[in-house]
Amino acid sequence: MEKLIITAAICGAEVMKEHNPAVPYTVEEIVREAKSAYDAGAAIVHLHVRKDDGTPTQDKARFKECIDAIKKVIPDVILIPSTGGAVGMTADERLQPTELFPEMATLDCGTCNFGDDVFVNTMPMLRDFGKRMLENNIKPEFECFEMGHLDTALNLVKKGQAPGHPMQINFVLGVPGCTSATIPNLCWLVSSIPCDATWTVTGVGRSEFPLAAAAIAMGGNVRVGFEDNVYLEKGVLAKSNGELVEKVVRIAKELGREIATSEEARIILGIKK
Ligand code: KMH
Ligand code: ZN
Repeated sequence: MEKLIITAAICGAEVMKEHNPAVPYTVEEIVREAKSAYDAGAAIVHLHVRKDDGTPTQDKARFKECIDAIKKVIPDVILIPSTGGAVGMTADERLQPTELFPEMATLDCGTCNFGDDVFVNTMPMLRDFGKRMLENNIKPEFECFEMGHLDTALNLVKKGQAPGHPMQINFVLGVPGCTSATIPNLCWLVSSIPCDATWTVTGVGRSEFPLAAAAIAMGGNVRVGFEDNVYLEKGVLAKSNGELVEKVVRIAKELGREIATSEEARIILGIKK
């Protein structure tokens, strides 16, 4: 099996300090959380940014400030800025971080429920996002929240409307209103991906670690972090994203899976030969 790539989704757009006081808002806090995750074994940081008061933003200047500050401290980390942003943002607003030419960015693969809201990703939007990533040489991480999102991602690549092989697909399971976080659902999704594709699972809420364990055993990769879950275990808030990553590293060790560095992850993901 390949080494395990751990992604840390350190803040997301929805979770707030009221949920866990360690959720980062300021540039300094975002750097602190990125470093804690990297030091614990994360090869990738999935990045959202906030204003100092915690409001989610896709502002290009704020992304640049955060990316530069993170890279100063952990220069080789792979950063995957979000183009999902927060529910209700426009496509142009969401696309701003792609103007910074990151090596990867998320590409959300369809409209879906998001709790009581609707996360809008129409087909024309997907084609625009795919085109931007083709133009700016950005490897997409295809975010699939629903079964049909995978077919959409496969079709985009087949039609040359988004950068393709090898595809990196992130199955985000357990968002309220979307596909539930079960191992049979994960197995079905994984059985439908191209043979040269890599995949990651993101289990939302209490399913974060059970799905992580399944993915480790299946040869997939794992995302954890405050964006998806703020608890280390039932009733115990994680003190940092690093604590969540450390728990994945412990499970992987027990199952005999080694952890990939960022440079090793670049090779596994096909970013670098
Ligand atoms: N905040 C969610 C509505 C992404 O980063 O691309 C969308 C999201 C996906 O987090
Ligand atoms: Zn995200």
